[in-house]
Amino acid sequence: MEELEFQGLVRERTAQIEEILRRYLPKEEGFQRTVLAAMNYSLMAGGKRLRPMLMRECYRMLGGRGAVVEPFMAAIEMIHTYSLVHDDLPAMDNDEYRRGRETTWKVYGDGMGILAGDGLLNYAFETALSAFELAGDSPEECGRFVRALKTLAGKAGVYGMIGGQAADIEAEGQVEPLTGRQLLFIHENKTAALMQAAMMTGAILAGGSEKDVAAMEKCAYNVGIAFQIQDDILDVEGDSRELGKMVGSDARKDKQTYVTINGLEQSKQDAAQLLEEAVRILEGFGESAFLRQLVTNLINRKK
Ligand code: GRG
Repeated sequence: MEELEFQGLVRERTAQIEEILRRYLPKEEGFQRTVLAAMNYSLMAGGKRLRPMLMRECYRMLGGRGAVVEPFMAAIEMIHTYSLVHDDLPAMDNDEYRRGRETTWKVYGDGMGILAGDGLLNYAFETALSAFELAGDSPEECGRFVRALKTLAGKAGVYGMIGGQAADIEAEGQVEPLTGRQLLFIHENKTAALMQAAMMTGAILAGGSEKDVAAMEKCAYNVGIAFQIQDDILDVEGDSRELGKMVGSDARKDKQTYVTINGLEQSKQDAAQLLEEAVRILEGFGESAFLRQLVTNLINRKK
């Protein structure tokens, strides 16, 4: 697919996701309207909408049609957004800007920032559960929803993203060098787990087999790890103007990364190999040109 055509499709599909998100936004009313406003402020702040896009593409690649995937697409973006809202808090990264605007806690205060994150996490499951209202009486379809919900909850939880973030926070204060296993655990859980949830949920909702879902889990693992390796590479040799942020911040903070542990050349080779394997998995599913280009661009990105 030509890059121009691909970029046009990305814009079109991102706009469709924004439309779905708007449909599922909670109404800003009642005595709790401030926390609802803070939730919506965070959710509609932009971003690549990568996880719902991955979910929808996998759903369609496996033959899924119809709207049942939509509440799950909204739900995963709510979970992703809550993780960013909490990550930006003074008690975590203490960031004042994200996606070119002030972070949620900076606008609404710490307490409301915490609650907006909590609200988004819970509302994600309230939203995903609304899929049952679309399902009709099919026990088979309801079974898929339960499996999708279990996957989403597990990958976002303490054995997934939250576990990865906890290990990352502890590693920051660690005096002895990080081991390769420790770093992979962090990347696998903090970053890859939610991508796995997206791709696996898409496959489950489309009625994919155990084998299909396992293939998506492996593919998204590769994408997530390679995405993080590329992040570390860009911090060493990226162009600060293109990136829109300073390079070398990891080195200045003495942060141990995939590149400091494995070296630049090995890191590039590993990212390329992970990508190659992810693309091969997708090719096994037949028509997947858009999805293949999406993951390839994500990993070869310059910013
Ligand atoms: C607070 C439980 C909890 C987890 C926080 C999201 C996160 C975990 C930390 C932020 C730092 C970071 C780089 C995490 C890796 C995950 C990741 C790549 C987040 C950014 O995702 P993008 O690039 O963001 O999809 P946009 O803004 O495009 O949605």
